[in-house]
Amino acid sequence: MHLLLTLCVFFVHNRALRGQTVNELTGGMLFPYENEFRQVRSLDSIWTFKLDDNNTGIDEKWYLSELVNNTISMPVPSSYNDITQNISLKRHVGWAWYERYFYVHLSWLSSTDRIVLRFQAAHYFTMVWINGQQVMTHEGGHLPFECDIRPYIEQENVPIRLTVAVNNTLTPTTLPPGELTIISSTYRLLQTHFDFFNYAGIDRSVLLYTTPETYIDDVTVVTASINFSGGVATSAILTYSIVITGSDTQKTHVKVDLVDADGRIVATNNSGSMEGTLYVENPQLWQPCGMPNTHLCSEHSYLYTLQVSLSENVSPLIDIYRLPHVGIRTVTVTSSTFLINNQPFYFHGANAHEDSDLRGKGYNDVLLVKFLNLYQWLHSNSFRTSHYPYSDQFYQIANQYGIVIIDETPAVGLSQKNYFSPTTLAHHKQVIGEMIRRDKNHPSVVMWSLANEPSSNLPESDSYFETLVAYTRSIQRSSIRPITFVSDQHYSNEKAAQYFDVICINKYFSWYSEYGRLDRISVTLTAEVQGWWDTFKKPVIISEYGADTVTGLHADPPVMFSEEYQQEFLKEYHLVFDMFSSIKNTTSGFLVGELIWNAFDFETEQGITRVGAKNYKGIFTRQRQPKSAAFVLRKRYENMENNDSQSSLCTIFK
Ligand code: BDP
Repeated sequence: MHLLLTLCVFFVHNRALRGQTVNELTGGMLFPYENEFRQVRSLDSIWTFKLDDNNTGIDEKWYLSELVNNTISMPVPSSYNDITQNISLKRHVGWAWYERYFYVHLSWLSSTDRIVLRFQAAHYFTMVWINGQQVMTHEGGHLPFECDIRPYIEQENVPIRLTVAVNNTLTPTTLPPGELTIISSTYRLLQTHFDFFNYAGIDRSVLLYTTPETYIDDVTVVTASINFSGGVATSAILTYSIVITGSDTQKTHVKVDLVDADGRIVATNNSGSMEGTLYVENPQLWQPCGMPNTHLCSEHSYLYTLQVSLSENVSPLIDIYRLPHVGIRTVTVTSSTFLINNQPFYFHGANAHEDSDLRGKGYNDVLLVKFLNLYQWLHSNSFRTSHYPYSDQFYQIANQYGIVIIDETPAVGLSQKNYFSPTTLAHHKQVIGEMIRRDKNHPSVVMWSLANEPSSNLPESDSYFETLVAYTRSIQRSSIRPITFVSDQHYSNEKAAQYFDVICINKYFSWYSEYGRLDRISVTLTAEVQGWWDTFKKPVIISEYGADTVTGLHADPPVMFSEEYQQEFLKEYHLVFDMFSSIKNTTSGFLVGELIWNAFDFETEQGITRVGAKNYKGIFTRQRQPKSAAFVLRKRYENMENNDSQSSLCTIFK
């Protein structure tokens, strides 16, 4: 009976999703920056919200008129779960409805400009109506979607009703996957295989922006090569490709300028071609922070602006797009090193979640800048967007300060055999495509991570990941970055790692095994790290390690959950890392990074291992205050920044 109900809901759900979808990978969907040809307006505010308790809204066509009865106010952006005192809203599984009215300025209407409605993200399935007409749907919680709504705006001087329905149900073919069981009309149980709360709603900004009717639709820019002489970059070649869309693409001409941080044009290509190169003399490189020969994590990395100008037969101008975060840098891997600009790079930092009190996964500038300040305080140089692509602003700020990112898809919890299905594979490719489309130009993104902790010991995972890696390599074409995924398997059972460039492993010795035995870490971790290297002969990153810690709980000798345990746990791990570090042991080292789990305590589902529905592995509390272990890490990373910078010239200029 339960299974029957589950299937019904699943099919109803999918039926509702038929129609226009903006998951197609057509369109560049460039980040909407404002300029003299393009205007950007935010629709963030307090929206009207209605919980669809019985999931009847789609069938009852709630989108045809204003939402009424039991509506409440809801901030956008924010997850909706923690905003009220209503437990049904906190644990809701299914549809939730949002609505607001807006006007479009007459100057927009009287032009021929496109008027684009863009969601930076909403979790998980989204349907959007303008004045009752469906304009788009999107599957997936962490990437933008948009469409030109001009065709749906019929009259001037009339407020436009924007209705949005968001469904957080996860199924065996969504990413992340999940399984819904309907136990009763008030008990819909969503089982997932990941360790964070399934926050839902419109959790990133909603924007309206304009572009000319014929416009610059996509820009891709890549550092093709850098020439060094005596360790100094003497020249660089960038390649670019541009896509123009609209009714007039035949008559257009493209000019591309590279503008330095002082506003000077340092390279120009006026060939008019959609693909071209830029030659830069004496380039200033984009450098990761806190590494030999680079800069402190509190200082800026060098960024250029790529200015693309579109004109009608050479003049006059009809559109401009300025990509403000162009970094000249290369990324390569050898069997034992990770090189940025030909210098060995060692990832050190704390992974995080987009998670905070009240907002859940809702984007917020205050949290972003606090995140940056804490990263700089720690002297962290990197993080992984565990376990989904983050808000654009994280990448933008990382570009500015030289923080390095491993960009991860939402493929977390692929733990069951049936999840490696052709349908999931197709969706997984789709998500990788959307992530690369959005993030391909960020210099901070140095590697793609295709999944976190899938059951890569299963035979089914072998061809699944072989296909995904081949697909990723094929679509990233010129924007070449190494590819990884994160494994929690034992190296002897691992099926997928053979296809990837870098090995990322999550290890919790003396936490999820051999409880309390700090003395065992040197033995167990050493054997494990060595085993991965011996088996795969690829650079290794410890992509997670950590211990839950209750702030203010003290114990000497240390016991699990105490602040002392977290500190000693880290120190034991660090001793092993130092033995294998590719920076400290330039001849035999192969460990290219350590990323602690987690920067901040974060919300989870309720369960007997999660006190107060929290994962307490943060070195900071959820309110961003340090636990004792934060000072251990800070000292270590500060030393790395200072000592490594001095002992630095272990560069590989060959
Ligand atoms: C790892 C997962 C991470 C969890 C962590 C933990 O990748 O999402 O939160 O374990 O259990 O396996 O703390």
